[in-house]
Amino acid sequence: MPCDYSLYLVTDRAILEGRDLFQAVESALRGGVTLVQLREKEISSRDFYQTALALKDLTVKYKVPLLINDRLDIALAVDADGIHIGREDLPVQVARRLLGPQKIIGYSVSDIEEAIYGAKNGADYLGAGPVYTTTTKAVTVEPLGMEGLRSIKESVSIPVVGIGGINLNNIREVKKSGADGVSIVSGILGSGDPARTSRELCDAWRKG
Ligand code: 3NM
Repeated sequence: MPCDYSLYLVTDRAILEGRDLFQAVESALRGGVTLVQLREKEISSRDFYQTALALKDLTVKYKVPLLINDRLDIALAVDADGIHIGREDLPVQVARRLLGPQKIIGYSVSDIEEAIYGAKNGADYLGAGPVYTTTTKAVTVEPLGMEGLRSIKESVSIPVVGIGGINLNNIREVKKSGADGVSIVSGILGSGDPARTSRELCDAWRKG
């Protein structure tokens, strides 16, 4: 499925500090994010399902695909556009078999070996990270930097999206490394005005 990965919003309630998730995502959609991933680590399956269902209404309204983090069952239940998984989730080829050829499957990687594995087994794109240091997720590997990101990009022929610590100050550098887009949590949701920040990020990406 063709997809615009250029400005990819990943949700995280902790960053919102009590602000409304739907309002924040809608604001980012107004600002021009091209893809949304619902990432929930600490809610019940029922709440995850209800949230995904409501978020899908919103992303449909803005004609932007919705991906679900980790939970293939939730993705199927709400007929999301796909999932984003990592090495501790279902194997990529199993997810592909269950979701079928039309859905988007993203796979998290932090080195070339994982990138080749993901591409070989049917991922549509790779989320490569962390590009810079981040406090949003507990990561145990060193940041990739531009060299690491570029080497991952050059090792595969599917799109590669950088994630981790990306914001207005470094988005151009990420583009220069050859990435097909940026995945951002705090750089958008931590902003008081996600619409404006997303617009600025979109502009910065487009102008390179
Ligand atoms: N995955 P922020 S880093 C969800 O390295 C996630 O795979 C990462 O958040 C990875 O944009 C990360 O606030 C968090 O730095 C990114």
